[in-house]
Amino acid sequence: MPLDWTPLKELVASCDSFVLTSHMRPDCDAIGSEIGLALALETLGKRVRIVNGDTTPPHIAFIDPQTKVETLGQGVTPEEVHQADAHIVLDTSAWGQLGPMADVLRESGAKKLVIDHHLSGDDLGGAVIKDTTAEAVGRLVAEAIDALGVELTTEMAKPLFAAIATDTGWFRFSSVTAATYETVARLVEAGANPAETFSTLFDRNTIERVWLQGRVLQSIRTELDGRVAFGHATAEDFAETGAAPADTEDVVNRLLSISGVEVAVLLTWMPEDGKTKASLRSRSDFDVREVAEVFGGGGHAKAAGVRIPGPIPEAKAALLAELVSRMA
Ligand SMILES: [Mn+2]
Repeated sequence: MPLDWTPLKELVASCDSFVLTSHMRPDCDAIGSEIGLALALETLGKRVRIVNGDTTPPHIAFIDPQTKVETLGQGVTPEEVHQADAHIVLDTSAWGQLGPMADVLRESGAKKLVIDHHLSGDDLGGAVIKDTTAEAVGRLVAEAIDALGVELTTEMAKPLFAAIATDTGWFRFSSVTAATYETVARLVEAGANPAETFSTLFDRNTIERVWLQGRVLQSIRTELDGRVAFGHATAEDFAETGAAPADTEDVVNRLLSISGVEVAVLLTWMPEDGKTKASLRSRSDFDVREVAEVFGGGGHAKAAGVRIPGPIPEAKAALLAELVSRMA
């Protein structure tokens, strides 16, 4: 069912200045949706600022070539945010996700509108346009641009394409529908470049990172008849490749790509606190958060983490015993 964009149209009819914001640790859906909507509002003659509580991560800054996104406290004051007639929150409806922008919005008398696709959230005190079946807020913004009667430009299409492509894991999640491809076809027609976007986002590894990943992949061993995969990164792996701890990001998902593996565990030695960091992932109904919680960690059912005192072999033994008792 098409969304009712009346709350947005009414806001646009009654307000001249807008502040758009989104969640902490902003991703392409957050930033891309902000830029797409900001450009559309500017086309209608509105004054628009995008103000987040957090800075844009460097690797996605390319979707903001005009540097439209500002950070609260870095050249933007709460008073300036309060001066806007309306605040639009994108890609979250939770106070806890807004960081320092939460208090600024709470103290403001400006009209509020939330455009989101997340199931959970708070009452932020304004109108809400939410579709929890939407694969990305970027698609909702594309619809909003149509509803406002604004022509889609290349400058809007590029960040919105990045938003939809990344929130769908490059069009492979179950949230993807025919409507996703219809929207994306329009974005590409308007000038979005999928090949260039993919390359800019993902072909950016350092050689040290790829070397480290190779060593982690070599370390993989399976347990429980191939249902659990363990991999690790040791002090020697970091020393000999020159990679940094952050370079283990995403490798755990490679463990999960092995046929038959339901649970993947990546163990990383953290010399500064004498602990082993465990990243757990599940692709079945098995809840890895419950395992992490046994050792004082936390997370989600399908992705959790914990730091266990002691070296990698001890941490592996403790986690394996817990997994065996729960999965066997
Ligand atoms: Mn999103």
